[in-house]
Amino acid sequence: MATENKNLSVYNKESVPNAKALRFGLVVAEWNDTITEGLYNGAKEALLDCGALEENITRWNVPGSFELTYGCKKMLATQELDAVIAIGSVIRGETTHLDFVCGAAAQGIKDLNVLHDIPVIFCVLTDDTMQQALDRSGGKHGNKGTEAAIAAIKMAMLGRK
Ligand code: DLZ
Repeated sequence: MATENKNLSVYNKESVPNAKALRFGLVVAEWNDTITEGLYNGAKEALLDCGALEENITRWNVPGSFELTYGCKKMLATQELDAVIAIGSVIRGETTHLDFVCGAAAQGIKDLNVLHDIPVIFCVLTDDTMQQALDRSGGKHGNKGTEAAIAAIKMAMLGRK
């Protein structure tokens, strides 16, 4: 597997724009909250580390990853932001829910990026097991929340051009 034994979340701060003037929205799914809290913490830490101000980071919760699209849409409509990060974790069970929930979240967030001028970053883990999710939300493979934060900063700067 491509990510085996690799931490993909190490970033070079010098290559990331300063985020001091940027405003971020983080929409967090409560389903699999052990994982989504890890992703949220990773994202917030990276934003602060890159210069973002605590008061410029807004967090909203939604019940599950399926609701991320609506949460992000509402946030875009009501808040002054430069980027939004949609945070979720879908873990494969005995049914095909993973495909539907992931598909809806990915499609919905893609649609928001087409329809709105503010970038929405996809930070939804789609794993077969809880261990895989733990490994990618602050475990041995790093934290996808960190990667999402760096993407959000870069896309916010692009949006300001
Ligand atoms: C229903 C459901 C299931 C089975 N699994 C997950 C999951 O692994 N991750 C997740 O974020 N949400 C899950 N949900 C909840 C749906 O996202 C949604 O909240 C409900 O279907 C209500 O619309």
